[in-house]
Amino acid sequence: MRFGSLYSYWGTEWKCDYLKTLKKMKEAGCDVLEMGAGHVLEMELGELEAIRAAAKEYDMELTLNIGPPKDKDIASRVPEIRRAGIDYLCNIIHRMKYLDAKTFIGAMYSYWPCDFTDTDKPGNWGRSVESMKEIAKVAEDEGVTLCMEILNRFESYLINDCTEGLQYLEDVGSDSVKLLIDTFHANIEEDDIVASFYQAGDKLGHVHVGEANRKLPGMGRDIPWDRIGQALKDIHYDGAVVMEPFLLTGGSVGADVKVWRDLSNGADEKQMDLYLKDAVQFLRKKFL
Ligand SMILES: [Mn+2]
Repeated sequence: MRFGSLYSYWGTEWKCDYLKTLKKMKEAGCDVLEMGAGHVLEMELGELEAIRAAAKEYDMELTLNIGPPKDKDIASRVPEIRRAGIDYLCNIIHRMKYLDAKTFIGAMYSYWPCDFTDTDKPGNWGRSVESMKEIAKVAEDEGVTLCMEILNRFESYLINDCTEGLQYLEDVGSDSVKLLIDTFHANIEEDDIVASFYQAGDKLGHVHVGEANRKLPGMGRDIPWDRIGQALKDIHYDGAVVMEPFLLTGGSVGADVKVWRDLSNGADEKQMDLYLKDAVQFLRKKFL
């Protein structure tokens, strides 16, 4: 297992100086940096190659995280929007080779943040599955694994628990499509967070970790870290374990993730660095 964090940890906007962030994550003890997948389409190939070179120098893995915009929803009942979504995701997949990235994760079966204006679950599910079949073929060709993130009911209506996630995988029917369990979402939706890891088994392709309030692992008391670590060992999980800490209020991140108070205890950048370092050590101790 390799450990890391989402790029947005220090900021409140969905943007990033990736070279600087790679260095800071390495210094904190991370071996994975999760990037914003949309950024990959906005950067020149030279920029992508510079990030790949820096990651290689630091011996770090890059993973990509997406919450597609509503006008690129592959489940939409509007054919043009579905097509735009399929093309958008496939373009990202084609660019991943410039980063040596193999794992693409998120709510790519729908869009995020969801506004719940169209919750025709059977209809949108079927359209999403048909679109994903096409995207999965491209992922297979490029050697990329797509991990469907199971989201809680306040953020999506399509895949809310592991049972639904497994059904979606079965309907798509591609080995390149797997699941992502996030402890924050699972804590809201599952009867038993630990059991959901066993249920996913070899279909688990990525893990997000955070406390029930999205603080860094180790800052809270309710997530059963020891038993999650044992479950990951028992199912022979050897992928990335990525933190998605959201401690800071303000900006687009605060608004999208709904952080309406400071959860950092007034931390400055140096203190934020220390929190991250402690959390990586905590995860290694619990999971390895
Ligand atoms: Mn997540």
